[in-house]
Amino acid sequence: MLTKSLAYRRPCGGVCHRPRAPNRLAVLVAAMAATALAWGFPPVAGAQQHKGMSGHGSMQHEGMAHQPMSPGAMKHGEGHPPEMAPGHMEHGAQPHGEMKPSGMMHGPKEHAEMQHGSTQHEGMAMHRAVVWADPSIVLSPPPPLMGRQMGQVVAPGVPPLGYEMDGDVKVFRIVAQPVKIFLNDGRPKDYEIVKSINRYTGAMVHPINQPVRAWGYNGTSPGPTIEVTEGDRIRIILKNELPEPTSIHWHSIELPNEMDGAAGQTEQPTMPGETRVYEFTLYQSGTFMYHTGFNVMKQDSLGLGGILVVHPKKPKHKIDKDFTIMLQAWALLPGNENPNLVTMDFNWFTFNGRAAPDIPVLTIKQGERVRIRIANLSMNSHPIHIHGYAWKVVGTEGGPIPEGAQWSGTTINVAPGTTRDVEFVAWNPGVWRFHCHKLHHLVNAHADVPMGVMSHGGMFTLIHVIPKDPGAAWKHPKQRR
Ligand SMILES: [Cu+2]
Repeated sequence: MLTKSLAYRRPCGGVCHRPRAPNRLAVLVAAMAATALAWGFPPVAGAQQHKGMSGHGSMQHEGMAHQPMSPGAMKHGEGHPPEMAPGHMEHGAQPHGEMKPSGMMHGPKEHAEMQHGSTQHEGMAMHRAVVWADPSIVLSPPPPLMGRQMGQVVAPGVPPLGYEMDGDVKVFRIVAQPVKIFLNDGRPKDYEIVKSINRYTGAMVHPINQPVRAWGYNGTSPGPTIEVTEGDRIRIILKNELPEPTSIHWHSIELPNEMDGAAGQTEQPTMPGETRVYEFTLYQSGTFMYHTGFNVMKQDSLGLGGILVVHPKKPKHKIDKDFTIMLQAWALLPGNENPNLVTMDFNWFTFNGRAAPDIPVLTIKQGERVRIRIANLSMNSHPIHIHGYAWKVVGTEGGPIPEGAQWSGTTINVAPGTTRDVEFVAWNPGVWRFHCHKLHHLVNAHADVPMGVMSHGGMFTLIHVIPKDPGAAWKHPKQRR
């Protein structure tokens, strides 16, 4: 309680220490000492130095908050050189002086246009997200999403995150911001593929346009997909433009304790307007997540998470289509855009921030080897089911599963906080359902869709396997002739 309340009150609130023993008195004394330092004493060189960088963590941060800018500090308007060192950075010497004028010039609506107009960024997901916030907080346009990137995975509806190189380090920029997302756009979906292949030719209708006042990264929730290779050293520059402190936890990554993003235990929370730099080397491969590490129940539920894919240095085999799906759940009272954060009665269920019928179809060519990486940031498990195929479960959030231990299935239960990778060869052409098998999770707002073919909502989409020869007779791989 002590550390939490201090952390909220002031950016330098004395939670920088990591108590070694769970001794309350020691914690209190250390907290008081750190608080005293923060209020008047010069910063002490941090115990942790990172590869010759200018210092790290709370001590550096405390110094900046109350004293002239030190070399590692950065003003808001100075741009973001890739050489920024790990640790906290202050927004500017007088953040509010800087914010007020433009805050008065542009209301939230103008901000949205400014940031999401054609000149700023035409990123994949921008058309559906607008920024909302307290008008006193000026939000930056998200950093470029379409820069240098690997581009091997496909995250339907979610943009990839571009990076720059600083020597051997891949530098990513993440801005935590309030975002308005739309789970459905309220228009009927006339799936062309259904017309050409299936017997049913009607539109899939969901009459509700469901906006959500969420929190996201770089204008979207889930945040952009980060894609790197095993052995890479990465630097992530987090800027907090939320109205409360935050941090990023690197979910399932084996890294130094001070990079874990467990704000309150391993680092100071990053205050509104501040920047925090994470840097570590990836020794694993697989499907991981990044999500908030502060006030987690609220911030995760508001959407602060994304997928981190680490490709192996030497892949065992080529994957032709490599999809990522983030599972989230929202509790939205009728007519309400603000998620109810204190209930387990979720009624909207999304793949990559969208509910059916607005979840993009996964398109595959017959014969391609497919991997689907499913990550669960919600509070319930989701048994994700496929029609027409049995897949192999090839990976978890712990990394690849050895071949002899992989198991077959058509439904994979993805528990909260886990990821599951499934693989199959797309021998079976057609339009196949891909959905959560908890039936409540198939409908939006618990029922307001008519009965009938494909009249689903929630966690539901289609896998379209384009036939090599549309005239060919159906044949099972085991079939002799
Ligand atoms: Cu489910």
